[in-house]
Amino acid sequence: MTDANCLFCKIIAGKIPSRKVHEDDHVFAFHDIAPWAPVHFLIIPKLHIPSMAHLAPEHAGLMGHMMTLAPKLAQQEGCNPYPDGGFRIVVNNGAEGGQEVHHLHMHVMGGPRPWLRG
Ligand code: DGP
Repeated sequence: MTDANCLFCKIIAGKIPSRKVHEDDHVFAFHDIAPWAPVHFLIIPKLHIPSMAHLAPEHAGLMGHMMTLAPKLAQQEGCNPYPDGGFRIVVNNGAEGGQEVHHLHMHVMGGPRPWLRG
């Protein structure tokens, strides 16, 4: 299911251009337009799920797929290997969680410091 008004659904559909990192039947990954780190991309489900607050038990496999994909794509995109390198995952949820785009997305960030805060 997609939402015609959703920015990330439009990116998945190719209606808005993006720098693609990965695509398969269930997820799409692309570089963030305003990176906070030397490597910063987003992994999103193709299914329009607004946030983690909307997850149901049937989404567990999809979320597991995104989590297991993250370290592979982090290394593919130039993050140095764990443990001296590594990466950070952030998922913002809702206004007070800092979410601006209401299509669930996992930020994957890495690369040489000093970008890391908090
Ligand atoms: P969040 O605050 O967690 O909802 O993060 C949304 C991210 O989406 C933010 O880091 C910038 C990114 N973003 C917003 N619009 C676009 C876009 O049109 N293209 C790409 N590649 N990223 C976008």
